[in-house]
Amino acid sequence: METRRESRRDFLRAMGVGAASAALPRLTPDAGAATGQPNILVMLSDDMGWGQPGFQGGQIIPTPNLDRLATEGVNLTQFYVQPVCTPTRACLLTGRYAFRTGTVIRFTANDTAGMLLDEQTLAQALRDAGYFTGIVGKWHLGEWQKAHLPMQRGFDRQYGHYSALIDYHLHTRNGVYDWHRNEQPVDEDGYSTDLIADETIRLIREHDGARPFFLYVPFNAVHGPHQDQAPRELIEKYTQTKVKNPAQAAQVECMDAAIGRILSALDDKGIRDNTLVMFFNDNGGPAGVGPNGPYRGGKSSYLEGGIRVACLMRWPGKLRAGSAVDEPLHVVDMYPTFVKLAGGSLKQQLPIDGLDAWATIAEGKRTPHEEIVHGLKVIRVGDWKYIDKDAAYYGWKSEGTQLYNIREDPYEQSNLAEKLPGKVKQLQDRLAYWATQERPAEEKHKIAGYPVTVYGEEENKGPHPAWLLKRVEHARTSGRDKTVKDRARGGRRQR
Ligand SMILES: [Ca+2]
Repeated sequence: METRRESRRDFLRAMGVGAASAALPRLTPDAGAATGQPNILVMLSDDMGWGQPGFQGGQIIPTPNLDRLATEGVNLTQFYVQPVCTPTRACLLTGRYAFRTGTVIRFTANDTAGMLLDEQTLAQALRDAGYFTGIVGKWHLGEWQKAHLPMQRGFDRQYGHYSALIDYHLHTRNGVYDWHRNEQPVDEDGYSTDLIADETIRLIREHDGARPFFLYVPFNAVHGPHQDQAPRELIEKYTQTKVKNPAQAAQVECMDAAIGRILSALDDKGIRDNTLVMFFNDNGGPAGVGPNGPYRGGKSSYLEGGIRVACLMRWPGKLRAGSAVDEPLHVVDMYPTFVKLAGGSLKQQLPIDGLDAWATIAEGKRTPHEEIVHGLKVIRVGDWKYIDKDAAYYGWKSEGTQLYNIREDPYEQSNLAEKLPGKVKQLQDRLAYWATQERPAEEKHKIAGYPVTVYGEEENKGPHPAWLLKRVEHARTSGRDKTVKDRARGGRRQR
């Protein structure tokens, strides 16, 4: 199989169509199947609680589609991400830790900065390997300058929003329009979760099979705003239950239904067996929203509840149905794992932190990691996790020096820092090394004239069509945009 992948790559190189994949020749109708390159579909939820979906033990919200994915695939029970949205997405797309890519401090609603421009993305690497690449959903790696937007970062197609925290119905944030197709504002009504599913299904249906695809589908669900941000009857249903946030629960149910429709589209197209499907959540549920129990902590915390998330992977015939892998893996691992499966090249200018995790995922082998750097104040080496007394992030603060054996004590109940000073020193020394690897983020500047009409500097130049001006006016004056309170706080309530 390696040889066939190699020969395809060589063929593409010989054709001179590495990056310029638009010029790819039409091969067989199912070129991916012929070369062994799987289609790759990555779906991401935003701020879901660890224990909310049924496959994680959730009892209240029906999630039959995610549960089915779990019975057909692998549940990665020690899958680590970052405590908030932006750095998790950067880790996925670069294979590099966030402190290297300028993404530890998330981009706000009113921000000209983005992920460092010399980073290569997974989309670029897969496109170089011959893939069609598309993003459908939330970007959050720079919402203003053209160079930061998805189609300059390896995606052939774009649909969805650049920033975060949009109103699900109006597709605005702070009254700024944020709904685009191929980096042009697009006039569409509908519930964002459904629209994201519709576009993904469209891309699957229309895919000509000449190349395998990489579709990255980061839902804005189940992030806030929550109030009124789901069908009314569903919200009412959950007010009859003991969930803390009925609208958020309704959003989880809607997202599950959307995922079900996307999975059916793969079946209808007859490409289920040649498509690797991944679903994961980007950070732990925020306080008062999604339960992360039995783990401690939630969104913005480096305790397990903030960084260990629900994660499933399915590839029929290649991954064992209904299995679980309880080995520590990190979202940065997806870059080398996927690029290798695609027969692509991992040669690049900047070092990749992720490791090829396929043997762990597919065969249950031990993790390839000796250490996982959760952040520059938090590290795991083997089973030992150290949290520095100065660790702090978006309102969360470490309660002194903490040391846990995560294998034996995953709920972080027994702090062994005082008992094991030698272990503490060993992990501190590793962090001292990693601190030398940090790269400064881009300088943050506010967007001139904010709130603007539409995100994207080029798009905002106008002239704007009447529909766009009408939508913005409606969002700002009708009281229906549930994010406009965000504006009163200067756009700082960014999650
Ligand atoms: Ca998030």
